[in-house]
Amino acid sequence: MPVLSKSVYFATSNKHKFNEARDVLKNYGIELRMINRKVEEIQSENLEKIALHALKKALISDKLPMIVEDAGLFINALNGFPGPYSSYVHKTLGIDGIIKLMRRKDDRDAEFRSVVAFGSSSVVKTYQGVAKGKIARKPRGKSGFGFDPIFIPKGSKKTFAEMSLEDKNKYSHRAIALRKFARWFLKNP
Ligand code: ITT
Repeated sequence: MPVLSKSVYFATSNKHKFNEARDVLKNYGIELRMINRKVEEIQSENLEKIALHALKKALISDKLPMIVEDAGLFINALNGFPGPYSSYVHKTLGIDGIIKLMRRKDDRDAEFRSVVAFGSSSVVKTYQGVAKGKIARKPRGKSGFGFDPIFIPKGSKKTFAEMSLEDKNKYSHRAIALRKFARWFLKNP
């Protein structure tokens, strides 16, 4: 178990996202503390803009340094839908709705994208991560959250929802963005 020498707050309302992020950062000796807050999101085509806006809102607090993260599922055959609208689409159409939209599609390519935005009293930075993969024909697995049961990352036969948290972190968009952040954070006091 590495000694956790630095810490950072994560403003999110999503406990799954927090648990995944904590697992990645602990391997760098970085302790993650959750601020359970739904940060106001703007509607935009651009995940980085959404993340930076959320960071600006979240920084009106004395909990520094802080990260926020915005993610989405981009499906090739649906021209990138649901993308930045993933949260809303998950609540409304749900996984079954996506499966229906994809029923006659042979192109199953999709990717998850993540943008982590970091802010301290002096610096704002963003880090991006992409996980390429395919949309499953049927939902599989019970772990994780959101669209995990229908996303099969490249290099695996399992959906994210059939993996342990540690295995998901070997492939995930969020873990890729967070590792980039962690490498920078450790070098910059
Ligand atoms: P915040 O409070 O951090 O904003 P959120 O759940 O609203 O939490 P996002 O806006 O970043 O988070 O995520 C948009 C949606 O995209 C999310 O609700 C899921 O449906 C989906 N999603 C994002 N990352 C995912 C992942 O790793 N696995 C499965 N679905 C994911």
